Amino acid sequence: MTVSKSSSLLIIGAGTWGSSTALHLARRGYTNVTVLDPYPVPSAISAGNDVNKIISSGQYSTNKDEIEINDLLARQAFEGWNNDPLFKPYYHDTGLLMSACTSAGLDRLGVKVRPEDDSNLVELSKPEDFRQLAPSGVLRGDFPNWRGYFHRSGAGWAHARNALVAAVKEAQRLGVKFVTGTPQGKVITLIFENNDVKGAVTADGKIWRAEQTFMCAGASAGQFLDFKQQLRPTAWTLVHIALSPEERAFYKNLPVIFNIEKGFFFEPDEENGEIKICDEHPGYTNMKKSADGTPQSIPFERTQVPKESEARVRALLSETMPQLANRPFSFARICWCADTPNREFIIDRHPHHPSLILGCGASGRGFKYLPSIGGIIVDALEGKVPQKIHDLVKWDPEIGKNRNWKDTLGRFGGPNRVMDFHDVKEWTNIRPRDISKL
Ligand code: FAD
Ligand code: FSA
Repeated sequence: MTVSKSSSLLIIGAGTWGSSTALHLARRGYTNVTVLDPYPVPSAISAGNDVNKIISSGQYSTNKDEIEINDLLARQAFEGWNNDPLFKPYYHDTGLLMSACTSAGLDRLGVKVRPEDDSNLVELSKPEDFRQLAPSGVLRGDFPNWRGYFHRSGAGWAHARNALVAAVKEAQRLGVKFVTGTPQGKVITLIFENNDVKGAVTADGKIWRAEQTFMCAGASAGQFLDFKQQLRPTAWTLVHIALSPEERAFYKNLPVIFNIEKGFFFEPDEENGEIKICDEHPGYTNMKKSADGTPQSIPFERTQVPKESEARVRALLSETMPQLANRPFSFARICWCADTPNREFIIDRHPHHPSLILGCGASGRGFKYLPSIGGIIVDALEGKVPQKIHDLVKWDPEIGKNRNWKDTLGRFGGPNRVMDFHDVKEWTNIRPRDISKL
């Protein structure tokens, strides 16, 4: 496969991984790169279009080789958050609490924090230990049965949307062309030709022929290609609570507080003074039968959350910051990601469509790699992904065989099972906000 710096390259999706890919291509000197997306950046349906995301080196595996590779990927990401002038302004090293309440949750937590090899961790076991994480006194709850580990530094949050937009602006400055909005940026099909992919067609009928095409459409990727059950679009839920200008100072500098059985929250964002809260659970699918009878989860947009999710958020608040537990929400949305069967990524040249590069399967943990993941995706283009990384992130239909669509993938919270939106009876009714406009 000969690729030159002037080859025509097409990226489908200007979300987290598509933007990172565009940036890395431009930084490596590729001069003919176009990105398509049905929304202006930041896309209203990008999982990365959010006020904040956790940045940590959390582990999901117990296998030594997989841990080593994931540590390497995390180090590459932190190199960007700590040292790349483009991303540094958006990272806040506030510290991160990882906690749980049940013995099953605590076992899982052990995997996620690996206390035995981290001297930066403080073990917390009493309600007072948790309350002291906020010297201003806003963590007033009883923290019933909470136990956990506080990472003092080397973990925190990033202003996700602003970092994403910064990456896109820099890619544009370096010459990448973004075609966004519907119909002109909305891909309706890939161009399949001679067992290969030769670009894409957009909803306005335009044919975008390309020598190499990158699939970075996140939870929507399965609409364009048969992923052999390697992707399961799964949604999570987030809400905001608006604080008064006087209150904001008290919540500022809160570390990220994460209970893997209940949910997590951050300090308020500086622009709007809102606190974002996510209730934790194994996710929601939207299962339908596809034409050939195989089950498929199909993403859809909604700027509301199920009422049961609201109840979980309020329960989390009543244990941690009870003074906020009854506040109205100022924003809510569901947010889609694509889970692989092992939560490892899919970054590979497609074995049967040699001009298609896959950069997907972010598995509900892929924002933190914004500064670096595009580098691996471009390595896949250039055929130089290190073997050990390749073995972990390769296209592998074997792992999708007989997929258990209800697998929680080690997640807890809510009913401790994967839910489906068909069973949701009641939703919140909060004024929607257009998050595709900055
Ligand atoms: P996206 O960012 O969703 O990008 C996909 C893009 O494809 C979008 O821009 C979309 O508009 C575009 N697209 C869709 N259809 C088309 C089409 N027809 N044509 C062209 N383009 C199209 N990760 C963390 O690291 N830390 C966290 O704290 C964290 N919290 C999360 C909280 C929630 C509620 C959720 C849902 C996810 C969270 N994640 C977190 C995961 C992280 O956000 C995702 O893994 C990551 O953003 C996925 O990036 P992506 O580029 O694959 O997908
Ligand atoms: O440390 C992290 O990568 C947190 S990802 C946040 C989250 O909401 C998960 O807790 C959830 O299980 C899902 O993966 C979506 O992202």
